[in-house]
Amino acid sequence: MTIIVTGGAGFIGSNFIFYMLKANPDYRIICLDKLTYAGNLSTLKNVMDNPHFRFVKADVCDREAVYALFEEEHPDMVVNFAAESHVDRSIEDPGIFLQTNIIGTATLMDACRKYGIQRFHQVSTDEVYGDLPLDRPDLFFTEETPIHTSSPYSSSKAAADLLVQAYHRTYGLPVTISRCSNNYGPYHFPEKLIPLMIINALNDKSLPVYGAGINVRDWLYVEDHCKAIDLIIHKGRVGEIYNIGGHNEMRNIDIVKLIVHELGKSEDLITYVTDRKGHDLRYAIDPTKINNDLGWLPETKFADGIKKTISWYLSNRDWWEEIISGEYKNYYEKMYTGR
Ligand code: NAD
Ligand code: TDX
Repeated sequence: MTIIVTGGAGFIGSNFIFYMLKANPDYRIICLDKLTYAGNLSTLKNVMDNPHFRFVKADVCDREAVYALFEEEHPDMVVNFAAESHVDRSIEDPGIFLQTNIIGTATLMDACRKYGIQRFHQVSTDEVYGDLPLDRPDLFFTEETPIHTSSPYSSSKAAADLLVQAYHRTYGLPVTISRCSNNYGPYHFPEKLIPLMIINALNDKSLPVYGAGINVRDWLYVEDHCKAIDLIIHKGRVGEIYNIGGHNEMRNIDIVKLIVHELGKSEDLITYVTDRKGHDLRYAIDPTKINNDLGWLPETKFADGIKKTISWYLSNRDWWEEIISGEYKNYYEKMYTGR
C-alpha cells in the first residue's frame, strides 16, 4: 500500500505520518508538502531515514509536479491535509486560502481520476458547519447539519468538500471526508491558541484572549484524530462524511487559565484583546456515526493530553524557538501589537 500524505510537514499531517509508519509498518508513505511558513522539515527528521518514507517538496496546485509524482509512485490512496489552516490569516488575506484549499484539492483529485486511486480522503473541519449558540448546549454538529461558513478559511474548506462530493457523484471517484473538531498536541504551529499560550507563558509574555474568552471549542488530542482517519480510509464507506470529536468542549479562557496554572505562572499575564472578526461562538461535534459505524472512540482525556502537550513544548524548545525567531515575529507584531 502506497499513500500520498499531503501537508505532512504540518501539525496533523506529521502526526499522521508518525502514526501510520508505526501502525502499518509495511506501507510506503510519501509526504508531499510545499513547506509554507507552517511546514517544517525538522518536524519530519525522525522519519527521513525510514526506507518506507519519502519526502517530496511540491505545491498541491502544481499540476505537473502532482501528475509526475503519481506517474512515479502509483499511489493507492491520497490523504489530503495540505491547506492554509489559520482563520486569522484568512481574514487578513483570503486569496491563498482559495488557491491551496480549493484549487489544490481539485488538482489532486484530477490526478486521482487520471491515474486511478483506491481512496481519496479529504481532511476537512467542523468549521464548515459554522457555529452553534452558547446558550444551547443541547445542539451539536451532525453530518446532516447544513454547511454555513463564517470565515474565508472555513468557506474555502467547505468549497473543497463540495468539490470532493461532486467528483464522487460525477466521476465516481472513491472519496471520503472527515470533519474534525479542534486538535491539540505536539508540533502544533505557535500561531494557534494552545501553543501560543504555552509559549507566551513560558516567555512571560502577555496572553492575548480574544473578546471575553467565552467562545467554546471542542478539543481532541491529535493522535485520536489520526486513528480515526486510519479507520476511515480502511473501513469507511466510500462517498461518506464522518464527524470526529470527543465531546470535550471548553471555553478559551478556561484553557488559558489551565495552561497558566500548569506552568506555575500568574493570571496577570492574561490580556483581553479585540475580538476576531466574525468569531464563531461554539463548535461541538456529535461523533455518533463514527462511533457506531467504525467503533472509533477518543482515547486521550483532555486532562492527560494537555499535560503531555505542555511537557512536549517544554522538552522541544529548539523546535518552536526556531519558528518564533523567524518570520513569525513579523506575523505576531502585525496581529497583536496594539490590538
Ligand atoms: P498546518 O497549517 O499545521 O499544516 C499545513 C501543511 O500544509 C504545512 O506543512 C504546509 O506546508 C502544507 N501546505 C500548505 N499549502 C500547501 C500547498 N499549496 N501545497 C502543499 N503543501 C501545502 O495545518 P494543520 O493544523 O495540520 O491542519 C491540517 C489539515 O487538517 C487542514 O486541512 C485543516 O483544515 C484540517 N483541520 C485542522 C484542525 C486543527 O485543529 N488544526 C481541525 C480540523 C481540521
Ligand atoms: O491568540 C489567540 N487568542 C484567542 O483567544 C488565538 C490564536 C486564538 N484565540 C481564540 C480564537 C478561537 O476561539 O481561541 C480559539 C481557537 O483559535 P485557533 O487556535 O485559531 O483555532 P480555530 O479558529 O478554532 O480553528 C482551528 O480549529 C479548526 C484550526 O486552526 C483550524 O485549522 C481547524 O479547522
